[in-house]
Amino acid sequence: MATKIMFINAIDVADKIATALPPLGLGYLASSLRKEFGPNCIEFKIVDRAVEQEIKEFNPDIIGISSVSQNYNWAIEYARIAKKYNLPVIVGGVHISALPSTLTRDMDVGVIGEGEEAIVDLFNLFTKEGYFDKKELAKLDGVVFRDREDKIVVTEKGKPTAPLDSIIMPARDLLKINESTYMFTSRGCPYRCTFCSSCRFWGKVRFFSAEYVVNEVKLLVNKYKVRVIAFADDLFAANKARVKRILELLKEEDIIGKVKFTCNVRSNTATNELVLLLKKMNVKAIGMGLESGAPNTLEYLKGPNISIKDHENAITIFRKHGIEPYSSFIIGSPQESREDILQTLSFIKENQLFSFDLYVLTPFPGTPVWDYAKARDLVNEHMDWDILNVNFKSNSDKAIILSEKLTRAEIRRLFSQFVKIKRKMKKKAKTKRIGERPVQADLTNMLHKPNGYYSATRENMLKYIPKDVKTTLEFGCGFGGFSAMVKKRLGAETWAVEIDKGAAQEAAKKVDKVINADAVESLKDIPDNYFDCIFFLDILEHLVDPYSLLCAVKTKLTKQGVIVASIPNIRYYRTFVDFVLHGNWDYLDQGILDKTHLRFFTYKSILRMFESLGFEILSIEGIHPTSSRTFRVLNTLLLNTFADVRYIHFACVVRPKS
Ligand code: B12
Ligand code: SF4
Repeated sequence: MATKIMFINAIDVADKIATALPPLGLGYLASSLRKEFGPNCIEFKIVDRAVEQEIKEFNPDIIGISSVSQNYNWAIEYARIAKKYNLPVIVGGVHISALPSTLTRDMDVGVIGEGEEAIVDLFNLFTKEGYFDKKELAKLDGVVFRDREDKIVVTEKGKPTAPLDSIIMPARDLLKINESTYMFTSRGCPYRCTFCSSCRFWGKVRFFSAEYVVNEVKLLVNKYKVRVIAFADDLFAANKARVKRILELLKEEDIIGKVKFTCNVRSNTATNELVLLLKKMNVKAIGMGLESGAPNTLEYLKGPNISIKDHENAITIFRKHGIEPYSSFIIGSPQESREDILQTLSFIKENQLFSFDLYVLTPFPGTPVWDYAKARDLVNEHMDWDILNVNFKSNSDKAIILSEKLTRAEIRRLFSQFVKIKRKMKKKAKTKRIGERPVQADLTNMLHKPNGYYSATRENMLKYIPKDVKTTLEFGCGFGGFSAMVKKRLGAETWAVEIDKGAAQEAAKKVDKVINADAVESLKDIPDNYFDCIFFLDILEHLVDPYSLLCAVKTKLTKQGVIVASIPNIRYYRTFVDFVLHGNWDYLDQGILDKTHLRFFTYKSILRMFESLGFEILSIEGIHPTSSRTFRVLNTLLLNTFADVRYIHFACVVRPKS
């Protein structure tokens, strides 16, 4: 019978980004175990919530917990729950690696550093004895446990795995992989910024070979239909020759253009040559930890070999080549003055970053900043780990203030000045983008698109397409699922327009003709008087000017040709209640308040739009009604005057008036 391992990712499940990205570290552990013991010897389950319930249902033999410092309270709690069921507990990740002494009595063993080899050793040990024999544990490298006298024992740190290609790609079949995801092409960083725990965790810098990297990209694109890949390495471009080779292989494998990339770069390494390579790879955005616009603070945080000039040059070069530069900044270093912080603010205002994140200096275990805080009794090994939460907005009362020059209140006030600038930048970037590329969603939004966003087939819209259509045209076809269905079920010749190159290539496998361009550009390549039906399925709301496009496509229709559209309803019950009763207008990754919507429609405004453009409305009906009983009761009491509020979308069929 297979042994059952349950891995627990100790994260804040309310954090959208943390849950949108799969825990690759645990995926690497699973693939390492599979390589050693075969595919069927172990049954895995990876969870991040409802832990007790999951334990009862899965009935595991071993528990493994992964945690960063700010989530360590959860790791402690999960270990306690596991011990209620007498389960052996292994803990790993950056926190226990930096502070092995925080191993609790509910945790049998902690793994220090990389886990691929350690988990195999521990599994072997456990299956041999049925428990973790302390004498045997003492023989392993890089583990922490309590001996019989309850004393913490830390064994010698193991050597970092080398070459990295010997590591098997993470077991993504156990994880949820979205169309935007991340992967690693290296481990470690050659620099030693004072606040950074990552470079200290990984030790020596090591690279996966270009061949390994491109194979993983290929797997993500072909098997998991991934569209955006973030290289989450600390410094993806640390080895230029390898970047060149990756580019060559991506070209050979015909992957360029099918997937967008983002990566991290240190500003002093951003040369024209490197940026051109990244651009050719289809890198659309880059992250830089610029950290400060004040020379003294910059030197304290990142050392002497980087300057504000490097930052400015890097931003200019990336902008010049059309790659969006993002950055993070840190305020609140011990000797940083109010003027220094304002200098960073001016730096942000004067340079053309696309966006930035701001943090208040946090002492991560294992870093010089931790040692500084410890020497001042601001942290210790028994502290409440929630305090290390780096989200200053929600943690400003508890966050550790390391500044010797500014009070908590002053830092709070300065922080809010950055927040205002960030909001303005966001607004500006959006307006500019609207002018530049009308229908393209921005990369940061794409990074959070849920699975299936580009591959939805919308079968429920098929009934609105006239049965006798011979030629159809779809705007914004994504992967082409709907047009492919029309072709299969109604036998029509299908054309489609899709702005995204990768999606267009995928659609071209199923649709007769796909034009890879934005809607307006595509018109010149589309024949007049040719289509019996043109459809816009949840597309018009993404356009700056849906009116002109609707007018322009009239000439593309045959005499009896119709337009079929599905359009989200901004007055939909849940959106309406949230807005009117709770005052919320929160943009989301999908749905009616999708961040990439530029226009909002109601039943009446849809009618007005088509009528004012000279269309005859053949039918309009609500689809996707709410199932809320409260709504039904209210609407009945209000004599059905809120009928339109019931629907998420309206499906319309219209035809130009003769
Ligand atoms: C990708 C990433 C993210 C992703 C996480 C995606 C995900 N679902 O896992 C996102 C963007 C969500 C994220 C958010 C945050 N991150 Co982050 N993140 C990283 C990054 C760049 C890589 C992490 C990673 O996947 N590594 C690759 C895998 C292979 O490594 P690993 O997970 O550590 O696992 C290995 C070992 O640790 C060990 N191991 C891990 N778990 C276990 C369990 C067992 C049982 C065993 C045996 C072994 C084991 O074996 C694994 C294989 O070798 C690191 C920096 C870095 N380069 O490592 C920072 C890093 C981990 N993040 C950090 C921080 C601070 C955060 C945030 C708190 C910051 C924020 N801005 O909000 C949040 C918290 C999120 C959370 N986990 O709750 C810090 C942590 C510092 C600390 N001491 O706590 C790091 C180290 C960066 C830094 N500033 O130095 N992060
Ligand atoms: S460059 Fe980035 S990864 Fe490297 S030490 Fe500095 S902060 Fe850490």
